[in-house]
Amino acid sequence: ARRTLLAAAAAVVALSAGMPAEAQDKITLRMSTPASETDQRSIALAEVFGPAVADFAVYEPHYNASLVAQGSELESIASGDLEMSIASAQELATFFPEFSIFATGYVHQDAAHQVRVFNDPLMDPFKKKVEDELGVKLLSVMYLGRRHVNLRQTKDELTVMKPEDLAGVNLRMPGTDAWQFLGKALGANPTPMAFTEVYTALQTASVDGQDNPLPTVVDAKFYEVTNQIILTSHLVDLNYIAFSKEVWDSLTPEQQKTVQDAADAAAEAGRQAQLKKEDELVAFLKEQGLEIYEPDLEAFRTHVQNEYVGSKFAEAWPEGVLEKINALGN
Ligand code: KDO
Repeated sequence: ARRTLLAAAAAVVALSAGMPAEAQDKITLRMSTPASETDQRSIALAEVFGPAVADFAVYEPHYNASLVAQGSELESIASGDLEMSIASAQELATFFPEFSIFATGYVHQDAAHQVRVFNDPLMDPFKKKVEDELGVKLLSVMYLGRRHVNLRQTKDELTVMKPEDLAGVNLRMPGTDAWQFLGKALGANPTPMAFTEVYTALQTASVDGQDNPLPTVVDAKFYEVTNQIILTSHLVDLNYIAFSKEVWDSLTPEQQKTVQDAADAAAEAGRQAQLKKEDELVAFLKEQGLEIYEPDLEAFRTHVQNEYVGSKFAEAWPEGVLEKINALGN
């Protein structure tokens, strides 16, 4: 009888809210990201993922780290306060150091390589550990793009051809160990900072520069407060679509398949959109007055790779995985 009463009460609430009673039964999928609403990954999730799961779930995105601070999303999913995020390998490496292999400079070669690596059996133990120990499912891999070094200084003030040229340059990197190590491996002096603070830090000169792919430089308007981009391509960057295992387990097999297919379709749409932007934006950025040039890539690659060899990061990589990743390359 109690249940009937509750059901009746719920129906009244639903009616009074002007919503069909069945809408109240849908699960809510809160997604938090530091990315903006106009980031290609955000757009793909909102336009492709959301509608695809709409029969049984309400996709509720929160942008600009407005719900959860950058770097705390996985913890929030684990504790049931969030259902989804766009997680980086660097964030995962704070829980599982072996994930730093996917966050290492000059390992992934391009977007297609990322997809081959993510779908290869080599990923299975990584995915399983995150599921078992954190309660997070990694559904699909999203493409953020090739990260380049973007500085306030003009090329006349500072021309960067080799890692040595970045000595003493105060480079903002996201705030985890794996990111800081990459900044150091590039030859710079890395400073941790949340993404949402970078524009102001560049504007007020509290940092000399930041690193991100061209679409992010444009989306976050970093080009307004910087003068040059050195095309280091030091990290072909990815994010995983992270999903609560608890929610996943509550879904029917059919719904699970819908969620999985929706995540894959969103990742693919976002990847194509981001690749197109990367191609187009060099011209746009030059029009904005930025100097964009290629450094000695071999010097950067060698320096970065040498920094990782024998590092505490490389020690955490399971045997043979780097070779497998390389074998999936071009
Ligand atoms: C950043 O903080 O520089 C970064 O690019 C790191 C990525 O892993 C990703 O989280 C991204 O920010 C945000 O989604 C904002 O675009």
